[in-house]
Amino acid sequence: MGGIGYVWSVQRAPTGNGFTQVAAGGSIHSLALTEDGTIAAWGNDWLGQCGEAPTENGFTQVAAGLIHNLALTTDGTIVAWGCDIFGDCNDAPEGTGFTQIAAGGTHSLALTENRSVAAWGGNNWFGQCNNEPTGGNFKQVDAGFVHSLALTSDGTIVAWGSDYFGQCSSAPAGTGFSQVAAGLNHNLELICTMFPPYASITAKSSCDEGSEICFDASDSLNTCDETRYRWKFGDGDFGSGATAEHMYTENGGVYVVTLTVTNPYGLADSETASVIVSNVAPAIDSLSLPDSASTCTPVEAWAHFSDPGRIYMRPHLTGVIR
Ligand SMILES: [Ca+2]
Repeated sequence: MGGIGYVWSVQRAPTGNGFTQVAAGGSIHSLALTEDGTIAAWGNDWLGQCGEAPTENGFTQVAAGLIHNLALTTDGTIVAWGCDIFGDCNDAPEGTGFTQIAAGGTHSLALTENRSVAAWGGNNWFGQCNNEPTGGNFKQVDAGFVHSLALTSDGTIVAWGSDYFGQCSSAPAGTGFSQVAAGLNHNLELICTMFPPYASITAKSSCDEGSEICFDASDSLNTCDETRYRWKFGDGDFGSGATAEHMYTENGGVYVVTLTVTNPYGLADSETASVIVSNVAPAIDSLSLPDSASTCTPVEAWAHFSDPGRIYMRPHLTGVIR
């Protein structure tokens, strides 16, 4: 949200580090969230948009509107403060389980636990509150000055409210968008279908047979939503996840590991790495021999071996003492 307003009283921006989120409001005020979930508010405070900020910790998200603000607690409860002329604050839905908040001109949006859109505050004849889409397949919302945006799970943009500047009817069609941002009278969308992921493997290049080796894909890049990791270890086994552990159980060898990183829009990238696996010699765990034997008479002995790789041994021995 962006805009201007009168400067009534001004507090300076906080110093230090450890902030996890910032939000710029529309009346020369700003919010920030610290690591422990404490809210810092500074700038214009003529309607309490700074001075009335809650002082507890444990908040997980903040949103700054024109002259009101929202915050989300760890259990998904919405807290609102600042101007309440249009019910910006007092009409905020009660209950828990909300997953995302967005503050606009005089209205606000939230995503519920079941991924539907909740809207409250000023309608201003444009319906930015009471024309919200129904259903439960949304993954993000954002509120402009007098218009609203929502993104469905397949990346389709839904826009409602004022269309005076085409901020709704000009929204691009199609799927594959990963994020929407509503400004005063314009929008931005991030087009995921144009940005494929980048796969990167970090791992040791050698290991012993029978010992775990860790493969790490955290240097891979994906700007678009969820990242899927698929590992092919080169010995017929597969894995998943940003990190994967694997044990090679043959008696040594050279294996080509393939990592494939995929985003939800079907774009993928792969990288390969070679791993040299050393053969570890077998060890005799126990040997069973007869207590006594006569010369020139066959005796039997049993041996138990262990080897971290596949074992090729004949533990049953026969022989003659001479
Ligand atoms: Ca071996």
